[in-house]
Amino acid sequence: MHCIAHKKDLDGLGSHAILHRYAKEQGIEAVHHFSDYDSLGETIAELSRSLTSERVVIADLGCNAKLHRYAGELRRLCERNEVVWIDHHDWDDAGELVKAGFRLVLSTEKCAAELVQEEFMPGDEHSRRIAELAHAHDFREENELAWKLYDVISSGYDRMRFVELLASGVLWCEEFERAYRKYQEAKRRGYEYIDAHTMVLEVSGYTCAMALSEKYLSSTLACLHLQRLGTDFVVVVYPDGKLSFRRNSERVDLGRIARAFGGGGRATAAGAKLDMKVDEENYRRVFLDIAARIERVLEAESR
Ligand SMILES: [Mn+2]
Repeated sequence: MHCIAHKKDLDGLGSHAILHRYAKEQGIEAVHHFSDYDSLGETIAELSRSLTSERVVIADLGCNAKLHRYAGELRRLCERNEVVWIDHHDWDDAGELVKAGFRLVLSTEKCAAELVQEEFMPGDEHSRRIAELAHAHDFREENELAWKLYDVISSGYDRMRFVELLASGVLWCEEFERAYRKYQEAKRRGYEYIDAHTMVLEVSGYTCAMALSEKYLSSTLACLHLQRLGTDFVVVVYPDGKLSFRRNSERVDLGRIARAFGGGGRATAAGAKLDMKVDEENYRRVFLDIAARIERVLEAESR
């Protein structure tokens, strides 16, 4: 069976781990594809060329606007294989793609790992534990172990090894502890860097904190750090031009803003990518450009 799930958070890797555990129990081989919104279309295209009569599970990845380019490949993959798509994101942009021929398990109340667990490992206590931790992280709840595991993932720990260890019944071990400890120092430096590269701006009557982040700090951590300033919303900008939007105020629809930048997401969390590099030299100017573009979106909306 082929598992395609998100590559950099506990929900994605937790989904992989539960599927890995399922495959082991069934005595079948699991091939893992660690994907994200940027690469999902490519992964689908590649598998549509090589797979027949396989089981394919896609988890923790929404069907977004970008995938329309791969509609033919998705249809071919579904025609030749049994495809189940398990997700909890926004499917508003999916349009005709939902008719590609996969079985869809969708709920916004639960995280993907919970849905995967209910679907594949309903009676397994360890899978339920993994799903519970993924839920705590995805819904930003307090849970020490969940956030520590997320730090292990963010530290650059080998994904396949992480999935195998989790699948084998481990939730914490010496190796995780070492990766976690090492990452605390990196995180501290990452936060310091953000603090030194933050601008608070007023955009159409909203307050917005923007910061340049080093690439090793995940957008979840960078945004959470910036959100502590209490502005209506925040934008984290990465050196490769990647933008992450999060909000403190429910009045701002971030999905709409992100779409104006060619990206997507939900009202509460969204992302996009600028077609340029951002560095120490140009970041202030880039921030002002971003603010001006957001202003145009918000003003068009209020008109
Ligand atoms: Mn998720």
